[in-house]
Parts: sequence; C-alpha cells; structure tokens
Amino acid sequence: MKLYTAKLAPNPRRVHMFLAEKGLWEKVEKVHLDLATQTKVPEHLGRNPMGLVPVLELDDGRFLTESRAICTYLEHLQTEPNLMGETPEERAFIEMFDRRVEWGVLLPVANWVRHGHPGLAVLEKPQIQAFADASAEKAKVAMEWLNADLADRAYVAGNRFTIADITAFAALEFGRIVKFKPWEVHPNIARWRDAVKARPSADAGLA
Ligand SMILES: N[C@@H](CCC(=O)N[C@@H](CS)C(=O)NCC(=O)O)C(=O)O
Repeated sequence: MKLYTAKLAPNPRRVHMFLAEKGLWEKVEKVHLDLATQTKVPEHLGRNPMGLVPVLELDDGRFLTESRAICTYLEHLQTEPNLMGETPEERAFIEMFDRRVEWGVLLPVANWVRHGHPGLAVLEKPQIQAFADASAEKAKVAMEWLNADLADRAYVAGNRFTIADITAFAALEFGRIVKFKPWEVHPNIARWRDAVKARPSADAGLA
C-alpha cells in the first residue's frame, strides 16, 4: 500500500496517527506531496478528482480517499488495537463523537487557518478574513462543549483512546498555526491533550 500524504496537514495526520497506533506505519510507503504544487496536477487528480490528500493506493491499484474511509479500511485490515468500536453500540457512539469533532472542531479550525493565515493563501483562493474570524468563534465555542464532555471521561468517546481522539488532536495541532491553544484555558482539554500527546503515534510523520 502507498499513502499519498503531506506533512502537518490535519487530515493526513489523522491517517498517520491511525497507522502508527495500528503498528502499520512501516508497512505503508509514504509519498509526500507539496500541497501548493502537486495536488491539482493531472497525476494526482487521477488518484483523487478533488485533488486532496490523504489518498491510499491499494495493492490492486485502486485509490481510497477520505481519511475516515481509509481508517475504516485499516481497522478491518489490522483489528488490534481496536480504535473504532467492538460492539454495534460502541461503533455507533465512537462514530458519533468522531463526526462531532470532525465537523464541530476540525472544520472550523481548518477554515480559520486556511482563511486566516497568509501561508495558506496559496491553497485558499480567495482567502476571506471574515470567514476566518467567524470560524475562529465557532472553534472557540466548540471548546466549551469539548471541555464539558471531557469532564467525566478520559477520552473524547469514552474511557479509552479511539479514532475520535485522533481527529480532535489533529484538529487542535493544526490550530497551533493560528496560535489557538484552548488547553491553556480549558483544564479538561489540557489533561486529555497531555495524554494523547504522550502517545508515540502523536509524532508519526512529523520527522
Ligand atoms: N474529507 C477529506 C478532506 C481532505 C483534505 O481536505 N485534505 C487537505 C489537507 S488536510 C488537502 O489535501 N488540501 C489541499 C488543498 O486544499 O489543495 C478527508 O477526510 O480526507
């Protein structure tokens, strides 16, 4: 398998962490693309018509896109450690929390960074500062419910580490580009982030 990916970008980072947690990091060849110059070219559009990463090329030559779909595939390929739920109920709740942080945290943080940071102007045309500002507000509001959710459990989806923690962590790490550091004001987020950051998978793909 071959992963078309990029350093520092949040969706690739979700897959990097997932691979590392599964012990599959070394088994997948990584091809790092420059997001400014190598994703909207015919070669990559042939892999993903949206011109985005990550893309997992399977051994039969098919291209799998969408971070969560890639993770679902990897979860079935390598069942331990389980990151997406064992029972129907657990699977559904983990998916609920994962989608909640994907749409409620990652999306506003990504829009804040992409529309607000000059370094991302090459990817986001036009960059709209008002949208960055509105997204920043949404991200800050999201931290209120995330911090409250984490008051009575260790991790985003319950008392064990799951894909939902990977998504939330990747989102907050990306937010550091705009100096978003909610762990400095939200104690439960701080405690949770320390625990996730201490996992070896947190550094996967950064070197
Ligand atoms: N829904 C997709 C989103 C993928 C995505 O937005 N990838 C970004 C990096 S985080 C990208 O390739 N950006 C390049 C660009 O915007 O041109 C997923 O979950 O994988």
